[in-house]
Amino acid sequence: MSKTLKETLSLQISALREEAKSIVKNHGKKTVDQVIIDQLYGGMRGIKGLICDTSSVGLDTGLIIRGIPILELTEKLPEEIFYLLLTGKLPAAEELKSLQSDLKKREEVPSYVWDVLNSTPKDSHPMVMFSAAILCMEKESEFRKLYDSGYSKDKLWEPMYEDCLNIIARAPQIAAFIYRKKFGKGDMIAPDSKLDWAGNFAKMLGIDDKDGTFAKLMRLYMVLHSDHEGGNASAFTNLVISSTLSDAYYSISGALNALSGPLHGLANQECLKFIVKMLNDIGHQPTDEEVTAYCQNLLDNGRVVSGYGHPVLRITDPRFTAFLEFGKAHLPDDSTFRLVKQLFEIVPDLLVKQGKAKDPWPNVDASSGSLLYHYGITEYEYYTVLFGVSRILGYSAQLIISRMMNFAIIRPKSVTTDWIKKQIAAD
Ligand code: HAX
Repeated sequence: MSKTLKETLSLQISALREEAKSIVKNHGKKTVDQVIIDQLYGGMRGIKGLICDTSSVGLDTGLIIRGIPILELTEKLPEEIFYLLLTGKLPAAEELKSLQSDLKKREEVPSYVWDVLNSTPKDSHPMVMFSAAILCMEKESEFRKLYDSGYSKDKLWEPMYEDCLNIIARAPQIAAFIYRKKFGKGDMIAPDSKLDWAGNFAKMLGIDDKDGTFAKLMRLYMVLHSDHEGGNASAFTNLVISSTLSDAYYSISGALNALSGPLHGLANQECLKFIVKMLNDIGHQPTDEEVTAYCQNLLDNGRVVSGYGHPVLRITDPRFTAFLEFGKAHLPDDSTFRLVKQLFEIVPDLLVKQGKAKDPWPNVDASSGSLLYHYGITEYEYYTVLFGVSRILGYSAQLIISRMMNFAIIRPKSVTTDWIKKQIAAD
């Protein structure tokens, strides 16, 4: 009989811990980076300061999950990606089935979550609702219960696993509830036990999907947004919170709050808003000249072009490419999608000419919203919730691994401006 995911992980633990111990013992004093003042004032960009084995993002490769480029994973299910993030290998058919049935068993959402969501003010942002729903389930935490009972630190990864799997299993239902409540779409749609995780989510959102392409998009969306190494703002927040031995409910809710900024996860909302506004302002499907003039005007007025640039990429984001290919295959004539393609032809040159952005290429947010819009999710305030549901896979994998590895509390050193001035004077 095949092993469960948890059994597979428990077999990996001692080798992983031994490897880390030996690296630190034998090479602990080796220098791997130097820090310059620019990086202190520039958001610690590029400083190598964390271990994260789930995925890596190369400047000229984009997202690579456990050695596999994301464009080679676009046909996989999100559950397979979660397994890959955690263990370093894709699951065999039986292993996938076992994970899917485990998630099914955990999907019942405590009823008080609906009360919390029903009592949020009508004008609350969907991300506030999502983060609050995750946080209010903290009282369910197995990690907290076992920590309080004096459970051995070496075994805390087990309740972390339980909490994370529970959150993953429940997130789609909570997110679908938020969509239907916030935007007046009618009653909650019950989960379907026969469907996969993302297919079920697509169904619970209530989008008309006779040919199943929306479910296909949701599977792709959940795969593409699942992880982006450990240093991005929300993943880092997640790791910082959990390094204090806070449980997954606190950590993931906090991570979602970091995801809610317009320079991070909220960019998908901003990007679609920008595209729809451009179509409305121009009043018709714009010509290349009109798109050029519109974007140039933004740049001349000190605004950013949403969906372009990235802190750690210097190429077209492969996740953008995957969505572009989906759009070409399924909605080539859609007007917002046509504008996405047009912007891709025009904006990089404008950014290069302006000479400020280090990365003039599109990121994932430049294309994702137009696809959702086409299938009827026109409420772009909701887009970051979809990103969040997917990224919970990565946050969870990183939390479980951090506890498996017993990583230390994160506590970098800050310095004062006076200290910096003294360093400069000493040269
Ligand atoms: N349009 C106009 N100017 C841009 C730009 C863009 N798309 N991208 C960068 N720049 C500008 C910056 O504003 C900055 O200007 P100042 O020196 O005047 O401050 C300059 O170019 C250098 O910035 P950078 O070093 O290239 O970029 P950062 O690493 O600081 O920031 C951002 C990366 C993604 C925040 C940035 O490119 C941006 O604001 N892009 C538009 C918003 C966006 O698409 N965000 C989504 C990012 C993907 C993500 O994380 N999703 O979760």
